Amino acid sequence: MLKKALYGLAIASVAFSSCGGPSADGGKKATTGALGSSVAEKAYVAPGEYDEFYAFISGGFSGQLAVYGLPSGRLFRVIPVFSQDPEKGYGYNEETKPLLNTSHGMVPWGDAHHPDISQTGGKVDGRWVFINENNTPRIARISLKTFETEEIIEIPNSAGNHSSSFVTENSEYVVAGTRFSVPIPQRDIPISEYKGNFQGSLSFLSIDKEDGDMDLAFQIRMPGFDYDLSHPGRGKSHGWFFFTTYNTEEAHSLLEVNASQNDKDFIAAVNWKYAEQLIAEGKFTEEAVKYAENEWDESTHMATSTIKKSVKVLDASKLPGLVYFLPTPKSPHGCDVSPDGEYIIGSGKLAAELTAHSFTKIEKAIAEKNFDGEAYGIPILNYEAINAGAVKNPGLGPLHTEFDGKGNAYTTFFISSEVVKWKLGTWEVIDRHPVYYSVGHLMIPGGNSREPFGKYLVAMNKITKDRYLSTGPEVCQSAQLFNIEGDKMELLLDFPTVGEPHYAAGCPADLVHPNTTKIFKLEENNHPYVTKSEKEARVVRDGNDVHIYMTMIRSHFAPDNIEGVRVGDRVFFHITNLEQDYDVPHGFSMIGANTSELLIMPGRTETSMWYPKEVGVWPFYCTDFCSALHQEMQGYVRVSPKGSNTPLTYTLDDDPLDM
Ligand SMILES: [Cu+2]
Repeated sequence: MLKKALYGLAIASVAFSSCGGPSADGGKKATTGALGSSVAEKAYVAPGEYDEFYAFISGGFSGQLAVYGLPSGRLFRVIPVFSQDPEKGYGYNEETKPLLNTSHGMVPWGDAHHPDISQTGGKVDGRWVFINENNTPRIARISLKTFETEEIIEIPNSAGNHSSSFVTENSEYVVAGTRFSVPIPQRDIPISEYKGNFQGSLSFLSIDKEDGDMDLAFQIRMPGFDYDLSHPGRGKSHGWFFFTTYNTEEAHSLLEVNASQNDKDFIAAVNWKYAEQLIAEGKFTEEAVKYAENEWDESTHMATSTIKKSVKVLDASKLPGLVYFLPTPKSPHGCDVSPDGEYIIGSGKLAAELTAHSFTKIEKAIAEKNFDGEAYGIPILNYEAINAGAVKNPGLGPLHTEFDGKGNAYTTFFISSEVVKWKLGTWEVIDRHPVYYSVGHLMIPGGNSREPFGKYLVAMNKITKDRYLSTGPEVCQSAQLFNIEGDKMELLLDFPTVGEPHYAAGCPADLVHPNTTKIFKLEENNHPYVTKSEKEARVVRDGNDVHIYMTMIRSHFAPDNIEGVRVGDRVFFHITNLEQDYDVPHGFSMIGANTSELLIMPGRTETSMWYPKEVGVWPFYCTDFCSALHQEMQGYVRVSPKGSNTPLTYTLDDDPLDM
C-alpha cells in the first residue's frame, strides 16, 4: 500500500514539475517511510571504512569516467578519457596529448557511454575498464591499477559508436557498432539516396591477454540500419554477439516517426567464432581506411599516436552463417543476455512487452533454416520459433535489463520511471519500484557476466527536477542505489553524478583496491627527458627551444630560478616528481602558459609547453598542497627581449645546479 502511494506520488510529481512550478511540498523533503534513517544506515560507510564495491559510471557528454564507492555513493575520482582535464593535465601535457589524436586531428572532447570491465572465465576480473566514445567513434582502455587511460582506438567506417564497448567472457574482444550508418567509403551522394547506399559496421577489437593491448581485428559490413546496443553471448552462447538495431526502415529524416514504422526491428546475432574462421580462410576484403591508434607507454610515461590505414572487412550479406536477424519489437534499445547465456532480452522502446529470445531455439531455427525471409541477404529467423517468452505489461519504455544471478531480471522503464523486477523463465513481474525520474540504464555489479553480484542495483536517472537543491536551469543528474537482496527492492540512497550517468559497470572492491599502483618507480622511469636527481637538473638551449630538466620534491623545484630565456623561445618544462611516497603528487603552473597545470605523480615525468610572450620575471608554482611549506614551492623565469645576450643560468639557493 505504501509502495503504491509512493509510486503515485512520483508520477504526480513528474507531471507537476514539468509545468515548471515549485515543488509540491514547498521545497522541503521529509525523511519518512522507506527513506527513513534505518534505511540510510544500510548505505552508510563510516569514516575510515571502505566501500564494498566500485562503481564506474560514465560521464556521458563529459567524456570521462567517474569512480564511486557503493553503497556510500561517494565520488572518488574522475578518470579523464575522451576529454581534456585540467585537473590532471590530461590532454594538456605533451605526454597525453597523443591519446586524443584522431584521423580528424586532436579532438578535445568525447561522449563517453558504456563502460565494461574485463572478464576471465565469464567473471569480471578487475583488470581494465573499456569505454566507448559515441561522437568520434573510439574505444578506450583504462587501467584499474593506475586508474588512467592507457589506450584509445578510433573506429573507421563508422559514424557514432553506440553499441559499445562490451567485452566477451574471456576478454577476447571488445566491440563497436555504427550508430549512424553512412556511405562506406565516405563520398558525396544525395542524402535522399540513403536506402541501400548507406551501410553499417560492426567492429571487433581483440584484447591482448597480458597487457590488454587492443587491435582492430576485423569489421563486419552490415545493412544501413542504426546499431544501438549489444551484449556478448556467454556460456552456451559464448562465441556469439548480439546487437540491437533500429531504423530498419532506413529512414533519413524525422526518425522519431519514420524509424518507428516497422512492427519489428532486429537483434543481429553475430557468430564471431565463425568470423574468426572466415578471417583465417582469407574470406575478407582489405579496405583502405584511416584511423588513429593511440597507446600509452608506462616505461616512457608517454603516449604515441599512429595512423593506421587498412582494415579486414567481412561482408555479412555475402557470407552465409555469419549473421542472423532476430525479429524484435519495436525499436529495441537494450540487448541483454542472461548469466547462463540462454536468454537474449530485447527491450523495444515502443513495445508493450519485453521480448526474450532463446539461444537454444535460435540454434535449432538456424539448423532447420526456419527463416522468415531475409534482409540484404541476411536470414531473418522465425519470431515464434525463437521466442522464449515475454514479460506482459511490464511498464512503459523499457530500456535495459540486468540480472542478479539468482534467476531474476531487472528492467528500467524510461517513460514510466521505474525499475521492474521479473523472473527469468516464468516472465512474471515480482516487484516494481519508482525512480526519480526518467531512468536510462541500470547496473548490478558484474551484470554483464556469468556471475553478477546481486546485492546492489544502481539506477541512472536523466531528469531530477525538484529532487535536489536547484542549481540554475540544469539540475544535477543522479543515481539511485537499491538493495536487491530481498524479494522487494529497497531504495537506499540518491547521489548526484558527473555529467550524464549514461551507463555503468561495477565490481567488488577486493578485485581492484589491493592491486592499485602506489608510486611510479623512479628507476623504471624511461621518459626521454627524465631528471632522476637534483644534481642532474639543467636547462639546455637548442635554437629557439629551451628544455628545462626540472625536479620537484617537498617543497621546492630544482632549479627554482632560470634566466636567459627570450621572447620568441619555445620552453619545455620537463618535470620529474622525485617523491617515492604514496599520494604525494606535486603540481606545476606557469603564468601566461596557454595550457593547464601539470599534476605529476610520484616518480613520473610530465612536460608543459610555454611560449613566453612578454619581457619580465615570471613566477611558476606548485598547485597541489603538498606540505606545510607548499606555499613556498615556487620559482621564477626571467624573460629577456628577443635577440638579447642574457646568459642562460639556472640555480637553486643561488647556486648553479650543474656544479
Ligand atoms: Cu607541492
